[in-house]
This record gives sequence, structure tokens and C-alpha cells, in this order.
Amino acid sequence: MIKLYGIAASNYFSTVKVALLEKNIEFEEVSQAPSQEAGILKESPMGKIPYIEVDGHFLSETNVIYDYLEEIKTEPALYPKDAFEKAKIKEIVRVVELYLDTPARRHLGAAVFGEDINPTALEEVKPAIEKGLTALKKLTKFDPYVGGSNFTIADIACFFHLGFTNFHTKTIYDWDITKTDPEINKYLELLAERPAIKSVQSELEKMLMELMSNN
Ligand SMILES: N[C@@H](CCC(=O)N[C@@H](CS)C(=O)NCC(=O)O)C(=O)O
Repeated sequence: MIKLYGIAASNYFSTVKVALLEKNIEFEEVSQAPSQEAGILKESPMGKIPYIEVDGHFLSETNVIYDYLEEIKTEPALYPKDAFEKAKIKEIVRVVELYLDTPARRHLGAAVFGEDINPTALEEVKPAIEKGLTALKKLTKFDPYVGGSNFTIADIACFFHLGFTNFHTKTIYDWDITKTDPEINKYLELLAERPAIKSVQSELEKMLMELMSNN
């Protein structure tokens, strides 16, 4: 059985967990925080979570894991079958990761762990996120899902990475992305109703609150 390593507070971990649940793939969770310990780097070379273990072999990087899960269990599909449409879904995933999660992540220490706000990040992150959101909107259909009529891996990535981004913009800039963009707000509300997303999101929020109350 697949083992999924990570912690509930991680948005990346949550995307893989929802993918496993949506595809009805049996798995076992192993609690593992990001770590630079030599033993963990043998399993996840950058020390990041999530990663999975299959028959004693390890695999890291969410996009690679999504592709692997789709190969081992084609239905229910989380990607379109058409090659170009599939690539367009991957493009959305890449945009939310690189141009929303990555800039927002620069405020993680301040937003979650009680560190001082980095003044350079304070200046640079908001325009970077505005640019990322504009890019995302050019790619999205919201019809009702981000790539069109079918629920895909891009919806899972958008839900958790937009949530992560919004948590940081609200905390640092008092800027709620969902309030300033009713289309995104409606879309996230729709996704929040899906049972797998609902349960994983509630575990994420619970652990995030615990982490914040300890700092
Ligand atoms: N590119 C990685 C990103 C995963 C990632 O950034 N995970 C965070 C937790 S949400 C992490 O492990 N951070 C610790 C670190 O960057 O050292 C993936 O797609 O799996």
C-alpha cells in the first residue's frame, strides 16, 4: 500500500491526499515534517513534503506524484485524456505553484511562526501575487471548474494553493483575494463542498491553528 508522508498543515501535502481520496486509492499516512536530516533526505532529496513510498521506494514532488497516481489508476481521471488539454491543466497547476504559492511563501515565517515581517518581501510579494492572479485568470474557465466542465487536478491545486496564498495576503496585507474577486470566491465555495476537500481542509485548518498557537 502507498504510504503518504507529510503533515496536515501543508497545502502541498493536502493536494496529494485529496488526489488519493478522489481516485479511491488506498493509502496510509505517515506523519513527517519537512526536514534536512540525512535519513529524510534519502527519502525526499530536498527535505520537502509530501512524498510517497511504494514498495520501499520513495517519490517526491507533487506533480510527479499526481502523474504517477494517474498512471496506476486511470479512473476516476484527474486529467483530460487529450494531450493538449492535459498540458493546459498542468499549466494552471504550475502557475498557481510558481506565481502564487511561491511569493506568498516568503511570508510564511511571519504569518505562522511569529517571525518579523521581511520588509523586502513586504514590498515585493503583493505585486507578485497580483501578477500571478492576473495570469491565473487568463487561463481559467470557472465553468464551473478551473479547466472547464470536469473536475481535475488543477482544481485541487487551485483550492489549496489559493487558500495558502489568501491566508498570507489576509494576514500580512489585510487583503482577501476571495472578497476582491467574487468569481474566485464562488469557485472556492463550490470546491469546498466536495467531501475529500472538505475533510482535508478541516484537518489543515486544525493543525495550522495548533502551529500558530504554539508560536
Ligand atoms: N515543489 C514541491 C514543493 C513542496 C513544498 O514546498 N512543501 C513544503 C510544505 S507545504 C515544504 O516541505 N517546505 C519545507 C522546505 O521548503 O524546506 C512539491 O511540489 O512537492
